[in-house]
Amino acid sequence: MKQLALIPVAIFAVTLVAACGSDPPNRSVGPGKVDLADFSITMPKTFEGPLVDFDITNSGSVAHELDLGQVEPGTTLEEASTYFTEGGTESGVLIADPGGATTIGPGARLGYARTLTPGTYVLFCAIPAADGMNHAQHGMITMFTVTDANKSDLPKADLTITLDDDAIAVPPLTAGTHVVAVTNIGTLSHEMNAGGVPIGTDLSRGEEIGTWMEGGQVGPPPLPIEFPGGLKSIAPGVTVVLTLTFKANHTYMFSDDTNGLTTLIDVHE
Ligand SMILES: [Cu+2]
Repeated sequence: MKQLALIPVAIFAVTLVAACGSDPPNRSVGPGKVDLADFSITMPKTFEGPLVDFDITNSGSVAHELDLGQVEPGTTLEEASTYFTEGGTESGVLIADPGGATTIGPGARLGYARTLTPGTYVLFCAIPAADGMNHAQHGMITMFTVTDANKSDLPKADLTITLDDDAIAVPPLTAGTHVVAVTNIGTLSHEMNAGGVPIGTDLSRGEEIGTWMEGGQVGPPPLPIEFPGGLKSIAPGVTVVLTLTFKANHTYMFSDDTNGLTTLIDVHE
């Protein structure tokens, strides 16, 4: 287990085989389509919140993520770009970091439903590009607003994953698409990165994936890896309902790298 903890799941590489595009189960509100391409984000500009329900597809050729930030009302995209991609702090536009979605492999589809405080938000991808810049600097940044018009509840989940201060508790998983409620039951903020490799893969080679990822995902990945998507750090008490697709005959790793927590689950059929 010691070796496994070294695997940088947060920056794992692209999947070799795209996840199937099966429809996520019906939701209580119409999903907001979020398309991730190389390098742009296409999505609605307004959501009737406070429940937002993203149906995220990575139609690009490399892995992407969605960093989420609540910003001061009236912030322009230019100001947000400066703040989030160039480390600018002058404008001080950030109000809160509620926690977006981690690495989503090419071809993967992720459902992401939660409540957000009504306001103005920025979504961007901070994954490194081959030229040393990140994807947001190439155009993967956009803004949307959340209103207070809809009183929908969170979608019903079939499975629950709990993030605690000393463990990530994952129930037995089967292949296919599942609606998973991920709840932080701890006293600290927690994240949940997720990556799957064919059962039997030498997990000690995970660092090669990290290096390849840091280099901008140039050429084929050193190991077959698939990224269903996961959760950036969420505060205690927060629940996000993810629609995740798992492949048969894969070992999935769920990790909270900030707190050094890892759980491995084999998905057979
Ligand atoms: Cu990206």
